[in-house]
Amino acid sequence: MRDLTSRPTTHAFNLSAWAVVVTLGFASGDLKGISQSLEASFTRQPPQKRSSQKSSHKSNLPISDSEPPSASSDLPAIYTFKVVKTYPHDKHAFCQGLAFDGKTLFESTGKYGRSSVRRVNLKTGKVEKQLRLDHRLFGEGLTLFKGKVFQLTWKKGLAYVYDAKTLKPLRTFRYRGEGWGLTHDGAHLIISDGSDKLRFLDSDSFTVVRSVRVKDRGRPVRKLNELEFVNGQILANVWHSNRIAIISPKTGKVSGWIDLSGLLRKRLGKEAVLNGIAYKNGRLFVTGKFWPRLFEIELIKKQR
Ligand SMILES: [Ca+2]
Repeated sequence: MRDLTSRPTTHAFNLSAWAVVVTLGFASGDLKGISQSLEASFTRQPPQKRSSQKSSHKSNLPISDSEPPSASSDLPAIYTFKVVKTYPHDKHAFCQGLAFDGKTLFESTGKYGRSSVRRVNLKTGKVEKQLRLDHRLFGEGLTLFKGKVFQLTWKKGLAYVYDAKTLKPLRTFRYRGEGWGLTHDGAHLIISDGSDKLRFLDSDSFTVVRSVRVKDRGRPVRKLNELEFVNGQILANVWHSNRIAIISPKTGKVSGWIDLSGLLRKRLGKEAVLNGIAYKNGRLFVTGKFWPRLFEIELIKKQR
């Protein structure tokens, strides 16, 4: 089989292989301030309360970037959840990456022949615009950064950069190893590859600037998948589990676990697992592969 990705003389985007499937009017999304604001909260607040938080720069976050002070904090915090609202999600979408710009969702879907990058209406779940990937590519992690959408693929070491408003492909870049999850910390792209390692990449040159190994009480946490940078911490789905790890980007230490068991009550196939975290302006969304629902949730810290 010909491998388009190994032929540098091929047109960079293989545009002939892309099909614009649906194009509807695009209300210009608010892509300013994509880096997550520390004062935002997971806990959904009435508008006046949220604005007062912004002005005072105070927060009642269950998750923050401050390191726990005491030795007993080696025990990770446990969070359960409360569903704030349920939205429709394309049950044919093998969700591999999810991001939210404050109005609209962006999603990467996987599977060979079914992979895409798409802009999705939050309320209706309707795909507003999408590009299909070449059938030899398997879509993976996705993030919004500097007005662009970045999308990984699984095994080809090839990533795409699109204009966030138009989904027009802008460029490609390469990285070593497999691509699983993708997010950014406001400075660097962060990639997971299914192991316990997270790599930090320069968002222009795509060179690896550093990496961390993720550990919970000294033990490696592997199978890190979809990512989201939230209030100075990295959230990571653990593949084939209902858990999301809360990870210090500095040390790789797991400071907490979010247990989403029971979120999707409907039983689906073996691979229809939790995968997809998006956060912006205090709103946290999660979904999964082939899940018919997307959930906006709040976190509840469990008392020990
Ligand atoms: Ca994400």
